[in-house]
Amino acid sequence: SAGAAARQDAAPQYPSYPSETPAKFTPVNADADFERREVMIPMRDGVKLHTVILIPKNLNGDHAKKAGILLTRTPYDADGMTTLAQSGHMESNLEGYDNAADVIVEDGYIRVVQDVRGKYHSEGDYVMNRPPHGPINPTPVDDATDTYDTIDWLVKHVPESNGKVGTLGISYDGFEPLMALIHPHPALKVSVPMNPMVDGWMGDDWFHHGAFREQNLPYIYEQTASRGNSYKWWSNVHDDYDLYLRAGSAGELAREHGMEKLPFWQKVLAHPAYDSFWQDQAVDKLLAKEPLKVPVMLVHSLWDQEDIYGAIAVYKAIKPKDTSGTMVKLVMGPWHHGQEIGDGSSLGAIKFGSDTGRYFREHMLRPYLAQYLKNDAPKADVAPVTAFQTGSNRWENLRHWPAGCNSGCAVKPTPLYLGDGMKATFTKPADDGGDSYVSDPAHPVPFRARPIQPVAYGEHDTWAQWLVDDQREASGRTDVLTYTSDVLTAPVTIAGEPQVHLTASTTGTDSDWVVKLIDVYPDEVAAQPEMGGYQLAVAMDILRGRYRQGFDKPEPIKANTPLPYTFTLPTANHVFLPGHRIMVQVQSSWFPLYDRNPQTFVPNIMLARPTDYRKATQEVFHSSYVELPVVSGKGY
Ligand code: PG9
Repeated sequence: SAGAAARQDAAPQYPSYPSETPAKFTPVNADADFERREVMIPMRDGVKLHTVILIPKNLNGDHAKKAGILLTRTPYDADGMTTLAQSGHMESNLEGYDNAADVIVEDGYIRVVQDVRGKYHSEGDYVMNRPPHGPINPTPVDDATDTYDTIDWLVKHVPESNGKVGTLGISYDGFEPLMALIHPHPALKVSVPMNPMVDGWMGDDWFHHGAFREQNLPYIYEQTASRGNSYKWWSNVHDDYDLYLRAGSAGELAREHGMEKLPFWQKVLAHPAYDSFWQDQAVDKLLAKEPLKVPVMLVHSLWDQEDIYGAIAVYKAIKPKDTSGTMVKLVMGPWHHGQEIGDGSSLGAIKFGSDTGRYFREHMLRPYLAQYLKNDAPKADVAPVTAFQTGSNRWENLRHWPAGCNSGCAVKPTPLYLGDGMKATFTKPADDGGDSYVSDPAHPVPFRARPIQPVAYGEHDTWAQWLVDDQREASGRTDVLTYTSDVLTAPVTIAGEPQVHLTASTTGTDSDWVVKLIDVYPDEVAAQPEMGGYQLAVAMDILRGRYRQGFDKPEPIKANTPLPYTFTLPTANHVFLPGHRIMVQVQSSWFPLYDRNPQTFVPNIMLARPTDYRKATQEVFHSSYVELPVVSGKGY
C-alpha cells in the first residue's frame, strides 16, 4: 500500500547481514550408531501417527538384520524421547523415560517410539487414556486398534525386522502395552507393562478410593490444554500446601487456571464417584474378559508414588487364565515409579544392598525379551513371580503371588489391633474404648514435610521418594493417631495386601481415613545412624468415607456413630525385623496430594464451598485393626 511504501522509504537502510540459520537444514548422522527414520503411519480410520524408528548399525555401519522391534507408544513426545544426541550413539538417544537403554542397545533391538493419537506430531484427536471402543468410545479406534495397525505397518515396512514385535513402557506408556493385549496383532510376541496406569479412580493417578489426587491438576492442564503440552502450569506460591489451601476446593483452583474449558477435567468433575465412566475403562476389568494370547511381564514398584494399584490389579485379573503358567510374569521391586530402568540401590534413605534395577534388567528383562524377540534365543529362566523382600533385602523366586515361599509356609491374615494405650497389638483388646483427634480442614495434615513442591521429575526433585519419607513428622501431630507395638523379638513377615478394618465415628457427615502401616527402626542403627527411629511406611492409603457402603454410591456419614470402614492397602513384601516395631497411623487428611474432605456431606467435594469446610472430632475404636498377610510356617 502507499502507506507501507512510505514507511519503507522512511525506514533507515542498513547493510545486509545474513541469518546464520539456513532456510533448510538436513541433519547428517551417517556415522551414528543408528539410522533414524520418521514416518507417519496410517491407522484404519486414515489418521496418521508420527513414529520414530531407530535402526541400529554395527561398527561397520551395516544396518541390523532380522532384529526384533521394541515399540513404545507415548503421549509424552516421541521426538523428545528419541532426540538425536551429539554422540549419535543409540544409548544416548534412549536415556530416560521407558528406555532400559542398556538392554535395548546392547541387544540390538530396533527401537520404535510413537506419538499416540492426538499428541505432538501425530494427527487425530487426543483422549486421555483413550477408552476402548465401546459404551464410552463409540469410534472404531482406540489404543488397541492403533497398536494393531502400527505393528501391521512396521512388520511390512521395516525390512531390518525379523517380524517379531515387543511393546514396553512405564506409567501411561505402561497403559499402552496393556491395551495392545486387546485383539493383539499376531506379530506382537511380548508385552512389558511397567507401573501401568490401570484404574485411575480406584488406586492410580486420579483418585484413591474416591479421594481426588489434587496435585495432578497441573498434569491434566499441561497434558490436555494443547497438542504439544505448550501451556505450562503456573504458580506464584513456593509451597504447594499454601497454593492449594488458599484456593479452597480443587474445582476452584482449576477454575483459577481456566481448566473448566478442558473436556477431560470436565469429565473428572462430572464423575466424582466410581460410576460406569471409570468402571468401563478400568483396564484390569477389560483384560479379565480378554483371552490371554501374548506373554506379559508385569513390573510393579512397591513404593510406586503414582500407579501403585495397576500392575497388581492386572495380575489378579489375568493370572487365573494362565493355565499353562507361562504367559504371565510378575516382577516386584523396591522401587519408586519407573525406578526399575535406573539405579535401584536405594530409595531416599532406604538402602537395598545391591542395584536392584540392574538386577531386574539383566536377569529378568533382558532374557525375557530375547526369548520372544530374538531368533533362536533360549527360554528365559525367569520365575512366575520375582519379588524383592524389603527388610531382609533379598530377591525371591515364587510360583504365585501372594506367597511367602514356594512350600512349607502359608499367608495367614492376622489382625493387628489399634489397642488401648496407643498400642498396636496382636491381642484383641478387652476394652471398647477409643482415641480421638480433631480434624481441621484449615490445618490439614501435610502428606510430606513442607514446603511441598509440585509433582516433578527433575534431578533435584524428591516427588518420587515421598512414599518412603520418614513418618515421624506426622506421628508427632495431635491430629494423627499413632499406635505402636512392643519391640519385636522375632521377625514378622508379610506378603500381600494389608486390609484396613476401622471402627470409627465423626462429628461430621463426611470424612477421609488415611491408614499407614509403618516399620519403626530401632532407636539406633549403627550402620546408618540417620535411620535411628526411622518410621518407614510399607503400605498406606486413603478412603473417602462417603464411599464406605460402595464406591459407586456416596452417602452421608451418620454423625457421632461408630461405623465400619474397610479398605485395602497396597501390596507389601516386607520383614519387620527383630528390634523393630510395627506402627499404624490414622489421620483424616493427606494434603495437598489429596484434596481436603470438607467433613460435611456435599454433592461433589471438588466443588465444595468455603463454608462447607468444618472441623470434626474423629474417634477410632480399639476394635479397629489392620489385617496383616503374615507369612507363617517353618523359618518364620
Ligand atoms: N502415571 C503418570 C501420571 C499420569 C497422570 C497424572 C500424573 C502422572 C505418568 O504417566 O507419568
